[in-house]
Amino acid sequence: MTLTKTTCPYCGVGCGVLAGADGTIKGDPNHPANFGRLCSKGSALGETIDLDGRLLEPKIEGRAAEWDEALDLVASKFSAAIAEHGPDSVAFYASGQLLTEDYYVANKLMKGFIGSANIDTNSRLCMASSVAGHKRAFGTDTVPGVYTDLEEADLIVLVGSNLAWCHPVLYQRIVAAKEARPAMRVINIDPRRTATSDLADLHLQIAPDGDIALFNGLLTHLADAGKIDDQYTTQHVNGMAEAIATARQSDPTDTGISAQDLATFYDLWASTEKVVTIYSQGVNQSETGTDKVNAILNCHLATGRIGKPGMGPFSVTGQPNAMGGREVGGLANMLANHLELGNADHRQAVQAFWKSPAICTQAGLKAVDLFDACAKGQIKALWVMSTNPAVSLPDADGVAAAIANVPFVVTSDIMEKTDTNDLAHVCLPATGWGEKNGTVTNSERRISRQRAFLPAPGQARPDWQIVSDVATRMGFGKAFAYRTPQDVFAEYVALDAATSQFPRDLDLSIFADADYANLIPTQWPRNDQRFFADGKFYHPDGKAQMIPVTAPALAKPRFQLNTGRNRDQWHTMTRTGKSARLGPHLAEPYVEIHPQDAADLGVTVGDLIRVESTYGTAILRALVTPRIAAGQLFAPMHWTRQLTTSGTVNSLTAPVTDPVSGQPALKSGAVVANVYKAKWYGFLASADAMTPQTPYAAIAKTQTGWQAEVAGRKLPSDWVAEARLLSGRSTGDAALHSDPATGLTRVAISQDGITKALFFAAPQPVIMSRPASIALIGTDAAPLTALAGRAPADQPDPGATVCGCFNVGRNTLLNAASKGARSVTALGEATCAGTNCGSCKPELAALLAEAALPMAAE
Ligand SMILES: Nc1nc2c(c(=O)[nH]1)N[C@H]1C(S)=C(S)[C@@H](COP(=O)(O)OP(=O)(O)OC[C@H]3O[C@@H](n4cnc5c(=O)[nH]c(N)nc54)[C@H](O)[C@@H]3O)O[C@H]1N2
Ligand SMILES: Nc1nc2c(c(=O)[nH]1)N[C@H]1C(S)=C(S)[C@@H](COP(=O)(O)OP(=O)(O)OC[C@H]3O[C@@H](n4cnc5c(=O)[nH]c(N)nc54)[C@H](O)[C@@H]3O)O[C@H]1N2
Ligand code: SF4
Ligand SMILES: [Mo]
Repeated sequence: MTLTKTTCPYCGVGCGVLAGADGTIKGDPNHPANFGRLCSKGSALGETIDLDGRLLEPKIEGRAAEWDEALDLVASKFSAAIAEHGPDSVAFYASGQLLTEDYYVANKLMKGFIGSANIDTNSRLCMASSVAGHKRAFGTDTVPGVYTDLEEADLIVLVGSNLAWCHPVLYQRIVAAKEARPAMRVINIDPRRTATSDLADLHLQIAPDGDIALFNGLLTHLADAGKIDDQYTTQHVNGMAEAIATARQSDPTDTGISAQDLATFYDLWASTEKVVTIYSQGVNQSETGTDKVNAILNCHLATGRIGKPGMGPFSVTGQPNAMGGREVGGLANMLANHLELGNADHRQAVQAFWKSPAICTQAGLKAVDLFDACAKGQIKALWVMSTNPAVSLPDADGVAAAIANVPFVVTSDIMEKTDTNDLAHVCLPATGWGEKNGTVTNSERRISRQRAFLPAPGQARPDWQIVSDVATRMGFGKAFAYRTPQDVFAEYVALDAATSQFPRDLDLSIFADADYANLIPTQWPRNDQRFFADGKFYHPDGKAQMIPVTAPALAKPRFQLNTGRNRDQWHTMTRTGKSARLGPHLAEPYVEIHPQDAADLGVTVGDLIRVESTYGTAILRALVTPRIAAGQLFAPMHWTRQLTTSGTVNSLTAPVTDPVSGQPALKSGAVVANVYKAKWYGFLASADAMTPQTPYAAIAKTQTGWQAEVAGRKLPSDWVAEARLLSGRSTGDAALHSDPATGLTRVAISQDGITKALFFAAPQPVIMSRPASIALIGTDAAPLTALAGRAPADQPDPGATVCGCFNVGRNTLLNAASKGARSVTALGEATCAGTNCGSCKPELAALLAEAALPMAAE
């Protein structure tokens, strides 16, 4: 089997992958991002490349169509809207999951040929505050850090980053570095305790949005402790006195962090030269996100701890090509290639290079405003590419209604059924990971190739080609006559050369003669170059700018909703949701709640909670845990209307944005929470796919088919009929068993002696082993065995999945621990758990700690 060198399509770590058409997936030992490591999601890539659920032909109003018909329709609708209502009446909403080539072409069509800047992307929900903070401080959007800084640092501060789950390979690099150099210190700043906190020497459980007060306090401490680098700041930094004076007005005790912990943090930061501050969505996704970024950058600038080995601020990017999108200028307030939309010389140079009939002259609509304009009827034609805004934007129900209000909506996606596709007039099938060619840039500015190792399925086409095909039909054929992604990349590099008279950080000259086919992962401007080492920044006077930032007054609603990610799922689950290995780690939409709050609400283990806001409602499974602070809730963003009836968390979030960056505050919003008492609760394992339909329902892929967690408000009169309805199985033999003592009802449906569906329902949440029932689907187990809901004696029940890579369950691990495997390493040797990506290691450690205690109820 020949393996193709490519790059993982998930997070911004940008790991090198060796992939084969038979689904073989290995970490690329030579890729400088991961040196052979992969996380659970990367390792499971082979399970997500099948064609199940793929969109394989263009669809118009749900019916299959030829490309020509679909492309003609898209081009004519966009052209007509522009002719009638002007260029600003149309919009693109793109994604950091597009390849650089796709992104470049989409940006060029909108800004240079349609002549509007109405192209924004999901990076607005992700990196916009970092971009804005960088620009204010450095004069450019530059990420100065490189990954080896993490290994060289003596102190790593993680702010609003759950690196263990969201950038697992970087996390593993830190774990390895800390093992090699135990003196290295890690501090984690997060309102909840996460898997990342488990590595930290100190976890600062900060009040939501307390970050500015915290870093202003640090700046004040640095000034008072004589830790300002006077020589560096005099030569290279403006605005310090004002920034410090403003910082002094903040009260760090507003952070909710104890005086002792504050002192430890401040002293350690002040006394450690080599400090890297990693930050992510706990910083960016806030009403004060840009100010938070600058509060962090201020401390690094004041101490000159930037751009040198082992030190600096480090905004780790979320999506595989978040950086590439920023480079090509794919946001509504950027031009192209780090050129300024507001600069007439820049605009003219780009227009001359593109030989384009138009060039946008003012910033376009940012994501939240863009969908607001859709709601108001201002957008007549919308094209959504490689993103799922009906799920991922705040006020997702409002956004879905806004999309439905647009007269003509096009999507390009790889999957057929998504919440956004359900609202589109035309769906265009794109080639996905493994089928397409192009480049991506990771968090450390390293450009790597994605390479195809599979044929394009059905009628699917690469995104750059789809956009070019439409551009051609809109009359711009000459400027979009690309034959290959290499043509696009070459033009992108040439635009950089053609505009080199405008000094800026982006410099692609190293790629001028690149061998695209064999391109090795390379950083711009050069490998291992750290920006700002020489104290040169990109404001007109060459200096950096410290920004005075004021801590906001903190809201104190009864409940504040925090949102984010799970270890084994990717965003709206269109791909990771296909992997049975990734499903079981956390198989339903849940909400973390503090034990005291749970007690106040009368919530016990397994209960459902109804969360409400001004914008909507969600029903989520209670996960009672002291990891979350009292008064706060945390729910993952992943579940959609395809997989749940009421688990879409952005139904709750508010479209409130940071005034500088336009990034929505997805991490904190006032909500009301109450226990949701259903009349009955159920669990269903089935051989076939199901549709969520009860008031609470969450479906997930399993090793033997599908599972559903359900709950209803009306007792069914006939449980067999209910089981048939939920499983979609109207035929086959049904066996029913009801236990009046416990109220537990069990139904088994079999076909020709093979178990096809197992259903368990009870007046209270059903406590039973899910894996055991799932394992019985597709077997010829006697109905009575199947109905027992327990694994047969010869097949021990593995318990809930802990290690996603090797599918090792909790019971298997506890069993190994009882037989003497008492360390994470020993557990790994006994069961393989944790030996691939290692992101379950914190859970293994927790399980070992817990194994010494009496076992919990489940
Ligand atoms: N498994 C997995 N990995 C992913 C993704 C995925 O979907 N799944 N998505 C990728 C993408 S696009 C992104 S952007 C990244 C995101 O990566 P992260 O930003 O690390 O992930 P999140 O879970 O969104 O949020 C991080 C933490 O911010 C904390 N937080 C909330 N409010 C505050 C606050 O006010 N202050 C501070 N200091 N912290 C706060 C939350 O409690 C949470 O633990 O992950 C990438 N990697
Ligand atoms: N509450 C809350 N909401 C959030 C966040 C949060 O922390 N909390 N985080 C935000 C952040 S940081 C992000 S990045 C967004 C992510 O949110 P989205 O971008 O909406 O989520 P994805 O599921 O990644 O959507 C990608 C879509 O592209 C499709 N796709 C995959 N590959 C290709 C391809 O090659 N071509 C095309 N055309 N399509 C493809 C997938 O099937 C999927 O439908 O969510 C944001 N929303
Ligand atoms: S850390 Fe995991 S998800 Fe991120 S690029 Fe590497 S393998 Fe992919
Ligand atoms: Mo993101």
